[in-house]
Amino acid sequence: MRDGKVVKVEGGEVNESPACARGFARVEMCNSDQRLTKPLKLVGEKGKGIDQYKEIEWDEAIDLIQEKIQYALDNGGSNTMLYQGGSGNFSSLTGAFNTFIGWLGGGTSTAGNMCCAGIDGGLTPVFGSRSQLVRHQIAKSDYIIAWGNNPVNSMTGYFARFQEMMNNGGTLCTIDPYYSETADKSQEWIQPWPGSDSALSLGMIKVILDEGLQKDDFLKAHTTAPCLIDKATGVSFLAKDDDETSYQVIDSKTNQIVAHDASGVDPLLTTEGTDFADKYVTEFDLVKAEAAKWDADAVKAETDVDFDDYARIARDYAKAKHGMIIQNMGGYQRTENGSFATAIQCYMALICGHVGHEGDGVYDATGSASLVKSGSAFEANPDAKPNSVKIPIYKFGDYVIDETAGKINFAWITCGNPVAQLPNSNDNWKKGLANIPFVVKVDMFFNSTCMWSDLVLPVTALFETPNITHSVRSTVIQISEAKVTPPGEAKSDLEITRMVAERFGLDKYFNEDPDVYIKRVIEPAGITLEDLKERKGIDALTELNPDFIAYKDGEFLTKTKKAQFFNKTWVDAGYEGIACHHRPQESILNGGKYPLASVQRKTRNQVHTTFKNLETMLCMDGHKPTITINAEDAAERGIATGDAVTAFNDRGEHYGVAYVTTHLKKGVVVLENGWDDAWATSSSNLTNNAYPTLGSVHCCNSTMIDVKKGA
Ligand SMILES: Nc1nc2c(c(=O)[nH]1)N[C@H]1C(S)=C(S)[C@@H](COP(=O)(O)OP(=O)(O)OC[C@H]3O[C@@H](n4cnc5c(=O)[nH]c(N)nc54)[C@H](O)[C@@H]3O)O[C@H]1N2
Ligand SMILES: Nc1nc2c(c(=O)[nH]1)N[C@H]1C(S)=C(S)[C@@H](COP(=O)(O)OP(=O)(O)OC[C@H]3O[C@@H](n4cnc5c(=O)[nH]c(N)nc54)[C@H](O)[C@@H]3O)O[C@H]1N2
Ligand SMILES: [Mo]
Repeated sequence: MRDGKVVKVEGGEVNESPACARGFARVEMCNSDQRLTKPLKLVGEKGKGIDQYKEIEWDEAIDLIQEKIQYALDNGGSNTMLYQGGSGNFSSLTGAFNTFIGWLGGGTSTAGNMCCAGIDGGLTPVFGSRSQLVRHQIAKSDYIIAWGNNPVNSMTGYFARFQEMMNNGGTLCTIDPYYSETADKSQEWIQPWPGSDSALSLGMIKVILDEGLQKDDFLKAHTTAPCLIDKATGVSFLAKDDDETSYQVIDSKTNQIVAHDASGVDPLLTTEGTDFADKYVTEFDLVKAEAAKWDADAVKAETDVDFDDYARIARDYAKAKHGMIIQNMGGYQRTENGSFATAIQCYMALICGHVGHEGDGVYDATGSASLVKSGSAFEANPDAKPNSVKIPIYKFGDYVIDETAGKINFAWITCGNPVAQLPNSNDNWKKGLANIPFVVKVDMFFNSTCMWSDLVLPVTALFETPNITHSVRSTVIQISEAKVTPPGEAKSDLEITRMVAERFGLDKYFNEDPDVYIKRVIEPAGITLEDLKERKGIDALTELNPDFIAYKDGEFLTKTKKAQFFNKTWVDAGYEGIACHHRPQESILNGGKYPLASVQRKTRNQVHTTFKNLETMLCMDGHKPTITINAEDAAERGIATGDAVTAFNDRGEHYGVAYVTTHLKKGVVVLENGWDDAWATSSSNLTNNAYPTLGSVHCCNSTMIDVKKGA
């Protein structure tokens, strides 16, 4: 800090690694001359750029917002107001405006998870909760599969633990069609077709079962593997209807059907060879039958991975003393069958008994909020009646135009950049935002969501406003004080909300000193403001829960306390009760108009579109999007490294510079996430917005395209 300006960022004591590129770039983020400094009002056309906007004073901006909210209230009520957040910086104080809409009566929200919906749809039903923090166990593992994710880039803060695991003699295996930075550090790397991971993991399970590598004791004691399924109904045979804890098993000692928790029961994993085989199967029988479909030829045909390779990985993982599958918020989840792919990886871990112990686990990235309590910063209206119809983020345009959730008169978008980050941008958010009478976007920089808004408000960045993060990503509860002077007239999300709320007599919910709100967030965790101010950060895992083991000793968080293979919720949603493979509709194996399968990746110089406009970052990895293409595919198209190229399909175009490599599966193209139409073109102009899917997953990695020379 010098004269109210930030001049340097360093790693703190609570962080185990030095600051990464994104951390250092906070200096430019605060000082950049691209920062928004005054409210901007649309005076020209939406979708064109910043020259269509005129700077106005805050008073005029708040007058306009008041008028438009009043219009919404008078023309359908508060449910015609939409609030859309995003990843932002995970501060607990940025969501104030949503609380304000609640005090007006409740608004309309969006549904769907643009990030790790596979975990919600696939892992949570199997384990009972997504709190799977095992990142502190990484170094203690012997075999880790980084399944469709790239922790070198995406978990920079603790990739050193993977390195330590390997230094201790452990093995890292990466499953990715692209030779990612993590593949580069791994001893094993296999390249399945995008979206085929569910078939691959079933093939691995077949190897494990065929070779008798499963842990029967774990399956019997801690999972519903022995649970009987009635062949006639296709669902669990329960002693009491609707009480899933009353499931029945066959006792091996008496050969009778008994309650799973009857005393002294030793359940059979199969009904085969018993008197009940005609009427019942076990969940384990069903998983086995599903896996049996995936022999060497079937797996090769669907995934293009050779038996020897995936069988070796399956065996080494199963035999490892401690084995881990890193799912994180992996790219494989952002495919049409991402939820089942996630569930089958959980099955594989259960079958090998690799859950609930030191060095074991299935890893979902979550954060401090899953370990210690957190409170709400703002008091919510207990009588709010939000619209029961939510707008799926993947079909935003259609819902707005068809008024499926009713007419939307007013939208408030903060902490996210949906035009750049949500799929099929042209036909989805651009179309939807063009059809909402008044859209407000709160941001630090002018991006493509601003381009589709009527009013753009300048917001403060980290270090410029009091801030508390106690959330679902980092395990560190962090406070940051407002020491840096914000540029121009930028204000915090909280202050902006307070100014608007004042016009409606509701400012009392937002006009306390920010410390009051911060206290409300941290006090349920037993942390005092004084302590946190002094230490700046407290690690909820290593400091507050050093002995935490997810699902310790095989105690799961489902109603049955067992991990569940069969899930009625999937059946109710129209899917199978046992997770299986479904080929994405947009798959290279289905032929179709576009020949190349595209996947997206996150680079070291961004968090989505955040940071991606800063020179500090652009000078690291280039000022234009890289489009990575296999050497043979490039040769067929006359493309060489450095050529200007266009990736395209019926949805739109994305322009970039070709990087030609043999280290990418032929038939696959890698596009970079985070470029924005306001300073380049977004790869989301091409991506698949399939809906509904199980778990409502973001399907950007199930997208067929072509690439041509010239841009
Ligand atoms: N530097 C940086 N770090 C980040 C972020 C960032 O933007 N930048 N974002 C954060 C967030 S919100 C998230 S969700 C995480 C994401 O973390 P990751 O999942 O690690 O990141 P991605 O780059 O999206 O995807 C990783 C890999 O998935 C591969 N992939 C794509 N589709 C498939 C598939 O169908 N099967 C398989 N096996 N592999 C596939 C891609 O080739 C890519 O190399 O990162 C977090 N950390
Ligand atoms: N094509 C493609 N699309 C993807 C992905 C992909 O790999 N490829 N990945 C998906 C994933 S995993 C995720 S998590 C999402 C992320 O999607 P988003 O959450 O939309 O991500 P960002 O682009 O980082 O948008 C964050 C915005 O918040 C602003 N911001 C930061 N801090 C604050 C603040 O304190 N207040 C306010 N008002 N604004 C702030 C930033 O300037 C930025 O504009 O994208 C998804 N979309
Ligand atoms: Mo994400």
